[in-house]
Amino acid sequence: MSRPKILVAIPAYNCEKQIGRVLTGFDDALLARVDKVLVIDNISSDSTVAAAQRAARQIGSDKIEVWQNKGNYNLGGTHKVAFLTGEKMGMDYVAILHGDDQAKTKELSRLIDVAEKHPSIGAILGCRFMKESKLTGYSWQRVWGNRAINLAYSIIVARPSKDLGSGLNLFRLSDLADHRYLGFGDTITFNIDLLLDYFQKKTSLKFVPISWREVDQISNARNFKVGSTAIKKLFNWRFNYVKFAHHTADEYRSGPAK
Ligand SMILES: Nc1nc2c(ncn2[C@@H]2O[C@H](COP(=O)(O)OP(=O)(O)O)[C@@H](O)[C@H]2O)c(=O)[nH]1
Ligand SMILES: [Mg+2]
Repeated sequence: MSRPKILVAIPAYNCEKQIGRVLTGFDDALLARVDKVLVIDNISSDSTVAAAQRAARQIGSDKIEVWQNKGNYNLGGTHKVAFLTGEKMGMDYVAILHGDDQAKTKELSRLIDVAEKHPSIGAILGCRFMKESKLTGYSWQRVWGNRAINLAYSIIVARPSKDLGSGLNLFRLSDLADHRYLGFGDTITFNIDLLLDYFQKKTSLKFVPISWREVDQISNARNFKVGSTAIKKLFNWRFNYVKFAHHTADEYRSGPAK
């Protein structure tokens, strides 16, 4: 059986210090398992693009490219760019790996292992909160807050829900061919909309424990706000009150960075 075609998209915003570390995690073994690695910069105000280009040159693989969005589409909008681009490139899967080095690049292999072994799974989701996960620099309040919300999700959707959105995931594109994701929010809660939509569509999902750290990263997520939005979205989902915005694919444009 031939291996699936995989685009790795790395959303990057003001992470000049971390993006080089993320890219050097792509050793020959991992590069051999994927078809393209795109850093997708969101008009960073620091030197993220230059740092990514420098690291890409050092690695010297023509699979690695540095792109920039035409506008700041935020984290959710950059997922839309990644899915649309993967589709155009004829990929089977899009992996999303956050550009701020909170995950371990090499652990993408764990997700690919699952995809290769179980091609019927629609999304393989890196999970920060399983027993085997390795979490560094998260307060116990944040860990238990997440666990409580995951439990509420699992009960209400009646399926295991172990992470509302880590920064390392592998999505099968055939499940996203309906483009419903274009209607999700462009902010950091895009992953919650996506997860709830997978539950709606009864897509099979697999959570895989990963390492996650917060060391020199700047988090732009306001945890309490994200938590309350997560609960609100869960109840809207339960009572069929999910509303999607109207967006078209051509609102999300990107291309090689200068
Ligand atoms: N905040 C923010 N992050 C973005 C944007 N575009 C891409 N990202 C990336 O999205 C990822 C998650 O954002 P971050 O602020 O680290 O959130 P957190 O990891 O959940 O605390 C990082 O890798 C960012 O580089 C953007 O416009 N705003
Ligand atoms: Mg982060």
